[in-house]
Amino acid sequence: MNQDSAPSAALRVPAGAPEEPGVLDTIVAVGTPSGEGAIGIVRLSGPQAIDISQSLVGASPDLQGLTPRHLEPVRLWEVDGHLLDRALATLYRSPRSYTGEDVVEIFCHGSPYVLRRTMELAVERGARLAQPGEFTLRAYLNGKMDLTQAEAVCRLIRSKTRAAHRVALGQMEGRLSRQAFRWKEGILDLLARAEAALDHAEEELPSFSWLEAAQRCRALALQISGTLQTFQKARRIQEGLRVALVGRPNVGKSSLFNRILGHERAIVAELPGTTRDTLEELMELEGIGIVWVDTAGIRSEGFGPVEQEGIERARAAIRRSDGIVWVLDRSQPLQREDFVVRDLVQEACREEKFWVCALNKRDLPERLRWNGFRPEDPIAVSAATGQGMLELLRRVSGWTQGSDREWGAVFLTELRHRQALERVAEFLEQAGRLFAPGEGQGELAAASLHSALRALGELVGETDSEEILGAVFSRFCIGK
Ligand SMILES: Nc1nc2c(ncn2[C@@H]2O[C@H](COP(=O)(O)OP(=O)(O)OP(=O)(O)O)[C@@H](O)[C@H]2O)c(=O)[nH]1
Ligand SMILES: [Mg+2]
Repeated sequence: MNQDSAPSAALRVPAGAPEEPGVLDTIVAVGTPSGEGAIGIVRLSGPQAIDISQSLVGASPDLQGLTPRHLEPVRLWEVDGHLLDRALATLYRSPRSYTGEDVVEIFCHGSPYVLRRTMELAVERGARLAQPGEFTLRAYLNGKMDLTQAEAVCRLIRSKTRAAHRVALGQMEGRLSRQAFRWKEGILDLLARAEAALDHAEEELPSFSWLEAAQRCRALALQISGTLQTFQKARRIQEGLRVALVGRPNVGKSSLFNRILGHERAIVAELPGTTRDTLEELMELEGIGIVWVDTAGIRSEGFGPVEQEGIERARAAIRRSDGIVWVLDRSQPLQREDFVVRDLVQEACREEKFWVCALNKRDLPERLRWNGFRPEDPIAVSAATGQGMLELLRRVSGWTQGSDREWGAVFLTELRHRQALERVAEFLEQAGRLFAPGEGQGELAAASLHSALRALGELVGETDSEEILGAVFSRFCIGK
């Protein structure tokens, strides 16, 4: 809605919305992916959503008279009276809609032209193109969801695997919000009792003990620290675990990579040093996303600058990976370079990294000699015939496997969550130290609890910081 032409006094201000002019606009966007499709949905939200839609469909049907949440056949008309499309429309009345405002969804044929024209016509009649995430921003401002739930909507849309979906859905259903609420209750209760004790310092309230208060602060801080640990795991679940295939040149890393993915993604050649750049591809394995990384063969001499760069990238890929498949050629005796790789893998795997050794080319006669060194439980495979591949994948998935139950726990999916909760935990620990008997710092401890509550409020979005909201909603796609 254009502010100049709108008598704003006549418009309904959504409950809880800041009194910025922009929030009174009626916004429009295509809610389906760009390109051709069977259906394309144009969404309007705001005080003029129904009136603007009426002007698109002509006099009939009378949209104001429609039953909300029912599909109604409509025709969309061009300015010159030509038919643009036959479509279906649904209207949702405030506050019973996604955004909490009046919303109209028009289901057109999924033609890029029809969708563009419908949007243009809506804009000509007073709508404004929506910003990324603006529908969800309005839902948040209208109290339909808190900030962690709004973030989860974005994660859900992006989820590519069962685990990522489970985590996002749980958060959208309010799992983290409910946990935050319980922490808040705990802190509030403690604060109320501490403040009562401070107000009646002379009377020695029997129900309150400073020692117990200190212990409860620490217990809460400990619980929050436990939840803080979930951030890394959530990252792995959402982005996929990185598993790098590493080894000396020509052992068959790219061949294994292709065999795992089921298509010829990487170039394979007899020439050592074929792979230069690292290649990555996401694949779902037992519900978890795995980003397989093919790397350049590692050798110690006799290579040019491009291969050198490839080797550097391979080393970086090893450092960044969560797991490693170390590939050896079973049809050849061990070579000096295999030991170079072994040292790299062993060094990298000191930090909680998973690794497995794959002995490739098992279709050829075995000529591998261990020379006193033998990795644990190697798996003989053949990229050429596919033998042993299932076992290799089983080994990797056995390590990555989480269960549906595990994914149903509370996770911190955003860096923002972690930062807010780190502060909550710090303030609680501070309060715990100050509450300790003999400290006589009850007032300061109570102040720390107030700070903890504020940080917790930020987590669920009890904030009017434009910086935080901007950062959260700019990551959305347009139309959501
Ligand atoms: N017989 C047989 N040959 C294989 C197998 N796996 C790979 N090869 C062959 O080994 C050669 C090297 O394979 P690549 O997959 O390019 O090896 P790489 O480890 O990626 O090599 P670089 O990229 O140079 O580090 C090619 O000629 C492949 O056809 C296998 O399981 N059996
Ligand atoms: Mg290769």
